[in-house]
Order: sequence, then C-alpha cells, then structure tokens
Amino acid sequence: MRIDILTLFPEMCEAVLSESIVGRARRAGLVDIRTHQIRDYTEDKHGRVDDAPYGGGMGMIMQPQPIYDCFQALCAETGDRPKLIYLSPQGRPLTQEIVEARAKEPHLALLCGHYEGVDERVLEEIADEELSIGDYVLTGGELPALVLADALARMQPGVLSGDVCFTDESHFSGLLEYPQYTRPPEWRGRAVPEVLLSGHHANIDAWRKEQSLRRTEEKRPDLYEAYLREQKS
Ligand code: 4FD
Repeated sequence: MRIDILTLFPEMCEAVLSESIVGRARRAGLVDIRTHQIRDYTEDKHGRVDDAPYGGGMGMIMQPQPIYDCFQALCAETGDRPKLIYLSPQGRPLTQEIVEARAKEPHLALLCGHYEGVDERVLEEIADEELSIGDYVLTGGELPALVLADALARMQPGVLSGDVCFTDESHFSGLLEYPQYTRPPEWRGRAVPEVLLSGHHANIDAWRKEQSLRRTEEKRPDLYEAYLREQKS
C-alpha cells in the first residue's frame, strides 16, 4: 500500500519512519510511505501557511490553499484520488478494527494539522475521514499520523516475521496478551513459570489463555465484559 503524509514537519516524520520495522519494510518495498511539505505549496511570498482566526480567539489556523494545492499535486502525480484522513482530537477514536479495514486500501493520504487547527473549508473539500488516537491534545497531527502509519504498515503482508505475525493476535481475540519470558530461567530470585519449561503444548496454551483472561479482567474490565458477552452470543 501507499501512504502520503501531508505535513509542515516532513523531516520529523522521515526520522521516525526510517527506523525499525517500518524503515525496513519501506526499504524492502513492502510499503510506500512518502512525506510532503505543505509549505512548498503556499502562494504567500513570505512562505506563510497560517493566519489568525476570523471572529477572534486564540492561536493560528492553517490556511486552506497550501493544503489543497499539496493534495491536488499528489493526485496529479499519482493519477488517483487517495482517501484523505485528517488526524484531530475530534476524530473517531482509532481502533485495531479501523486499522485493519484501512490497511486494505491501496492508497491513503494523512493530513497533519498544526497550530489550533485547519480552516474548515479545506476539510469539507478533501477530507474523507477524521480520526483521533485518543482523548488528549498534541501540538501537531504528526505523531498521530505516525501512529496510524505504523499500525497500517505492520498489517501489510511480509512486514512482520512469521513467528510474530499479526494473525497470532487474533488467537485469544479481544483479550490482552499473556505474560512472556525469555532466558535466564531464574532472574533476581524470580523463576519463569514452570509450565513454560515443560514442553507440554496443551498445558502451555491453557495456562496462557487463563493468564490472558485474568489480566484482561484485572486491567481492562471493559474488554473483559465485551469478551464474555461475545462468548455467550
Ligand atoms: N488525539 C490528536 C490529533 C491532533 C492533535 C491538531 C485540531 C489540533 C491530538 C487539529 C487541533 C489538529 C489526536 C493537532 N492532537 N493536534 O489524535
């Protein structure tokens, strides 16, 4: 899949997207993620992309023209019209379900707002969806866009190695992960649970399922209730 990020901070995005699993996936051609500097499209002779809000009030608002022209240039270059997702605190809360649905799209564009937001008219004109990564406010939409791009990239075929493949996540679906251990078998007086060293795979699976249930009940009673309801139906 291809993801185009429209931002005032492409270097911040590139820094994150060049590292680790996403960086490797990009270099391997498993996902095509590109960043675009919105400021390159301003028609203002001083390079401005923001202005004071009509009606008064705090802060600055991103003007519609540079964002619109940046998106039009992208459409012209690729010869298609990707779905554009605007990251904002007012968006629909992002979930793994949304990630898995959008990961099937061949091409997405992500718009990162800054200052106190974006002129409403350009959103009406080009935004297909508004998503939020949680109920808190950040200085810009870059971190939310990077969160979404990472979550989308790891769903692409070949990005995760076979033994940590995302299909494992649906194993006890709707429950939290069970605790994991590696060597050494004893550390600071703490032993690895004996069943994990037993080689008895049925017992290990049963222990992990029980741990997932107990942790979900303890840490996320909302998910636990949903899981129980799902089991009954
Ligand atoms: N919770 C999120 C997204 C963006 C953001 C911004 C309007 C502020 C948090 C539009 C106001 C964008 C989120 C930039 N903060 N800040 O997903």
